[in-house]
Amino acid sequence: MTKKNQTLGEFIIENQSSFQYSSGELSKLINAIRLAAKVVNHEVNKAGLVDILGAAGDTNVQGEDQQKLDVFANEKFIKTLTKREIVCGIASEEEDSFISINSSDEKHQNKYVVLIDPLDGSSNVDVNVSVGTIFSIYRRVTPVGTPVTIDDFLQPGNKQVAAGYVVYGTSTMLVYTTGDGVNGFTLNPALGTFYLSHPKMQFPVDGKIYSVNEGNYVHFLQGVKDYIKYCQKEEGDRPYTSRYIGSLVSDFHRNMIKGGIYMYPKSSVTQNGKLRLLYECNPMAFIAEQANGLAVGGKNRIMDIEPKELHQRVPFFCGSRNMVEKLQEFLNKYH
Ligand code: AHM
Ligand code: MG
Repeated sequence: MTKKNQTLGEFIIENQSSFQYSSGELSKLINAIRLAAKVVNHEVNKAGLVDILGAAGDTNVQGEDQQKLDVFANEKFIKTLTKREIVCGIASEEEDSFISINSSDEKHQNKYVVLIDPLDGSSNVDVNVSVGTIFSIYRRVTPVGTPVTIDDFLQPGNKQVAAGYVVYGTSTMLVYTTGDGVNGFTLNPALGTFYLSHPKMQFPVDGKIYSVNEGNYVHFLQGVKDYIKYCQKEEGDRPYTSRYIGSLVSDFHRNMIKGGIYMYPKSSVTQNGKLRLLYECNPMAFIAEQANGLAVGGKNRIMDIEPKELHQRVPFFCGSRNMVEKLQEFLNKYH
């Protein structure tokens, strides 16, 4: 049951039993992410004070080195999840390889792995534009109690048990799914509490916004070029509006609320696009599908791709159902 004004803490407890594998472990995990998100949020909000407090690379008054925010976010999430001993492994966009976590309590044998993009779109921080954290949670496939292996991380997106993002925007929101719809929680900064503000989020079936880095237009495949021209054509409810923040979480969040499509295609210069399958595309695809949207890499569903490596990149198209299907019609003409 979703009640408006419920806190995220209350919501997690109340909905724990509806989760099919419920043992409380996943709830603890979401709670840990909630905690780390608040700490990162606090730091992101101070970013504008950089001239006063010192830039990354400087030393602060306590003699501590100032960190870049993406490094800070990476450490915060990893430390929070590691110290609480609620996961057996973590993979991060900021790390070359995965991290195996051995629990000190032998009776407590964790079964989840987390994949995370701690601060996506971090180049936007310097100019006061929204950034986000993206996370994805799987059950391990190797035996509980043994060190995790690469196989625990290289699972297709359709095996995710939960995924979500935090958007550090005009307000900070945590949006997540455990496979039973998508719910959004807004942080009240005065109290440090997330409240359920967007219950059961849904992509409108149709939309009027397209989001793509059009500066790369000349390098796109013909199907994508034709779809962009279709969006711009004066006919029916078109031309559509072009909106591109360059911060996946923010572009996705807006499109889910207003109706739209996000595209990061492959091109003649980036053979597989830019976005990472495991840290960015799969979690966003899970949220999109749970919100009645679609996420594809072309003809194929993103969540059915068998990952081959941790930092694999794939083309990514995601958003309102009718818009993604229309795009696919154009792609199918050529490829
Ligand atoms: P990052 O993980 O290095 O931050 O890159 C991912 C970001 C996305 O948030 C965003 O949608 C995309 O890169 C923008 O890329 P571009 O500047 O090429 O349009
Ligand atoms: Mg990223």
